[in-house]
Parts: sequence; structure tokens; C-alpha cells
Amino acid sequence: MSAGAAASGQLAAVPEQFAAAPEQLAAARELVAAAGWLVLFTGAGVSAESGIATFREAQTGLWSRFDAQALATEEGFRKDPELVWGWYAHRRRLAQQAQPNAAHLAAAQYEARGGRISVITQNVDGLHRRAGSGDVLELHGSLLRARCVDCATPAHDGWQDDPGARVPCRRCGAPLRPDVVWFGEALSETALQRAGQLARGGELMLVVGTSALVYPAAGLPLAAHEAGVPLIVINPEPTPLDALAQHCLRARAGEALPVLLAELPRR
Ligand code: BV8
Ligand code: ZN
Repeated sequence: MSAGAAASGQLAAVPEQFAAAPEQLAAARELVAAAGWLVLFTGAGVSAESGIATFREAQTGLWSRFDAQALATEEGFRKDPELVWGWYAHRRRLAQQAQPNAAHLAAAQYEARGGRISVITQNVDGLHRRAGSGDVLELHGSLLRARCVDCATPAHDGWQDDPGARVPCRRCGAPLRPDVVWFGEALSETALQRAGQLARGGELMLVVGTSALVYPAAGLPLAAHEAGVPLIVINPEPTPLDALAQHCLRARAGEALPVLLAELPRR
């Protein structure tokens, strides 16, 4: 604990790495403490401390010779269903073996203590829900679900044991696909509308662990900002949203969120 933080006394249990900017963290905490309705917008960085590679790092090992953006498309799937199915099965197993980290848990515990926090996530790993968050909008779908590539019928139980897209849709016989939004595919209109309402309706948006490059999701913090909702960006690296943020914490999600969400709004 830095002397400054200890002296101020307010930032109890502030991890040492925040010593560099205690006043910034204190100001960010004030903003959070004054907000009656938080919106948490997350990307792959919020799952990094659970050991899940961020989207761009996902091409490690066996998958390093493939381009995620080519695999994460309907065209890629139709060209080689077994390959794309295998990549998603690999990522699904990693997600199922991973544990929610301090960032996911801080959001879930804030909600459990009665705090109003709506999560909008780009992640497909299901970790916010597994941490216990109830108000979660999975903009890009989930690795933990599958549907028919043609008639969109949800997959029946047992599909997860399918090693390679060989289990046909029980309704029309076409192959199953992961229930995620691929590049070039539209997001669900209702999900996008709901996300827009949250972005503009919340009192403060925490933008955590996202490079903010993928649209239309990355347009949500912009919509919040345009509606006068302050942004707090939490990311060890710079992002295109930094210039719009009220506060920009160069920190990991698992460090910053437990500190920011330690207390409920004082009113
Ligand atoms: C669509 C599911 C049109 C699949 C994903 C303008 C407008 C609209 C569309 C476009 C547009 N310009 C271009 C497009 C096309 C495209 C797009 O945005 N391309 C980008 C690359 C430019 N968008 C689309 O195709 C979208 N669809 O537009 O359809 C349409 C409309 C009508 C009718 C038909 C078609 C669909 C996009 C959704 C794609 N699916 N995921 C799967 O996962 O396999 S996107 C996927 O990549 C993720 O879900 C996520 O959204 C994105 C990765 O972004 P991040 O989550 O931010 O992760 P990233 O690795 O980039 O960054 C991690 C960050 O964490 C870093 O900043 C790092 O510093 C930080 N970090 C690391 N460790 C930590 C940390 N932070 C905190 N703590 C840590 N410990
Ligand atoms: Zn079908």
C-alpha cells in the first residue's frame, strides 16, 4: 500500500500497482459511488485473468496458423465445418475449464449486495453468468450453445460431445454451428436495442478489457458518451475510447473492478 493511499485512508486495500495514481482511483471510485445504475461493457480482456486468451491472442498453438476473423465467419464454417467446429469446441472446453476471475466476481457480488449493474459483454465464454451476474447481455452469443446452420433450431442435449460438426440438426438434418455472431453477421436487433437503452440509460459506463475495434458493439460506449453518460475505461493498454473517458485506469480488470465496486452507492 503506498504511503499516500494509506495516509488518505479512503482507499483501503488498494493494490500497490495503483500507487502511481491514487487520486485518479479515488476520483473514479467517487464517480462509481455516486452512480445508482452502472453499466459494465466488457471485452476479452476481462477474461484474460481467467486464462482465456483475448480474441486476437486466441490464435496460439494449433490455431496460430489460422486467422480468427476467417474462422469466425459463416463462409469459413461452410468451407470447412469440421475445422471451424473444432476451433469452437477447443475454445468452449477452455471456457468450461476456466474460472470466473476477480473482475467477474466483483460485478456479480456488487449485484448480489443490491447494486444495480447491467453487464453488456462481447465475450462468448459465459463467465459473467457463471460468476453469478444476472443482468447480462451477451451481444455476440455464447460458445456454450449451438444451433442449426440453416433453420437455427437450437441444438439438442449432448451436442457438445460432437467432435466435428457431424451431429445433424434434429429438424432439418443440416450441420450445427456455434450460437455466436460471426463477422459479417448482424447482431440480434433486440439485443442491440436493449444494449443501446442500457448504454444511454445507465448513469455511468465502465468499459473494461476491450480494444473497442469491433462494431457495432464498439459503438455502445460512443452512444453512452453522446447521451452524456460518463465513461471509465479500464485497460492496461490505450484504446480509441480513452480520449472520451472521464477516467482511464491503466490496470487489469481483476485489479481495478474489486476496488471500484467495493462499496455500494452511498445514497
Ligand atoms: C456486422 C463472436 C453487418 C465470435 C465476435 C462498422 C459498422 C458495422 C460493422 C463493421 C464496421 N466496420 C467493420 C465492420 C465489420 C465487423 C467489424 O467490426 N470488424 C472489425 C474487425 C473492424 N463487424 C461485424 O462483422 C459485425 N457484424 O457488422 O454485420 C451486417 C448488418 C446487417 C446484416 C448483415 C450484416 C459482427 C461482429 C461480431 C463478430 N463476433 N465474437 C467469436 O468469438 O468467435 S467479435 C470478437 O472480437 C469478440 O466478441 C469481440 O467483440 C472482438 C474482440 O474484441 P475484444 O473483446 O476487445 O478483444 P481484443 O482481443 O480485441 O482486445 C482485448 C483487450 O483487452 C485489449 O485492449 C487488451 O489491452 C485488454 N486486456 C488484456 N488483458 C487485460 C485487458 N484489459 C483488462 N484487464 C486485463 N487483464
Ligand atoms: Zn435445421
